[in-house]
Amino acid sequence: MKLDEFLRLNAPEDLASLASAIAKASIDVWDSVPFKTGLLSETNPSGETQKAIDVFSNDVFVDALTSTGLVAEVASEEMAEPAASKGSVSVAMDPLDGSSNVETNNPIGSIFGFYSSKLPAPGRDLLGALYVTYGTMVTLTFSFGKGVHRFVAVREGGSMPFQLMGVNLKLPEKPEVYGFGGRRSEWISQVAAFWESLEGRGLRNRYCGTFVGDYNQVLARGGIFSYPALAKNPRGKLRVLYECAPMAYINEQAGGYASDGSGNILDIQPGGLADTSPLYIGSSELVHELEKNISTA
Ligand code: AFP
Repeated sequence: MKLDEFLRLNAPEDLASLASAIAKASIDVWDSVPFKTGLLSETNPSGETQKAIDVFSNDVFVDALTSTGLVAEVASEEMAEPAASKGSVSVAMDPLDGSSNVETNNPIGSIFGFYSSKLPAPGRDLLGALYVTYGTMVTLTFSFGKGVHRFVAVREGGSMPFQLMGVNLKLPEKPEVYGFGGRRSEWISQVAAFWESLEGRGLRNRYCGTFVGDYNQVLARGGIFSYPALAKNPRGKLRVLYECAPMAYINEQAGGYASDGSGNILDIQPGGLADTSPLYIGSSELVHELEKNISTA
């Protein structure tokens, strides 16, 4: 089944149009990766150097979303202020997750959260979420509150439409993989101790350095991904609005749980657009156990 047909039957009309616009734009982004790898001298609002592909993908997705006439605003990890428009859905996005992986040809991705209220808003206000993987395949994984579904881009003549790959994806019961970001020496001690215990339970360490890629294998194999609290930076690295909450929403729809170490990621009310949070996400039992270790220490 093609993406637009599936969305027509399974998603609210406005969200279906937004997902369809993102699908088309994602192919433009993917096609452009080899041509956009030079560094620009600009920095993004968090002070990181932006690469041409970051700026390009940001602009492609902002145009695609605002031209639907359905979004009130688009906030992006790459923009200091949201782009205003005239619809009702607020979109928060990380247009290019894992850009430091471009040169090495590891997976990269894009993350989108569709919020019912003005940003910054808590994950509880999400109407749906979607992520794109540009890896061995270009896939769209999304939920609009009724399960997690996946489509894959396949070449058909001059275009690359998305075909159904899987419906109602669920985390497998037996967890197999784990991936933790940052340096071990900088993690809080409860995270380091938990990480140490995982191999003994039969899990394998699999880490590529792109949240979307690392989470995607947790969804397929079961397990846990984390960018944890650091001893010197208790709020971690990943952005609540652009990264943590949309992925937590999808993960919850797949039967998992996502925590900031004290409670559900979806309950965080970010004070600012770029607020960060520690993130522990994946199989429910593992994440609850780590949350308990952290919050009772
Ligand atoms: P880049 O977009 O700068 O490559 O960062 C990717 C990211 O935000 C997220 O996708 C990863 O999970 C995390 O950083 C990896 O960080 P470490 O390199 O510190 O493990």
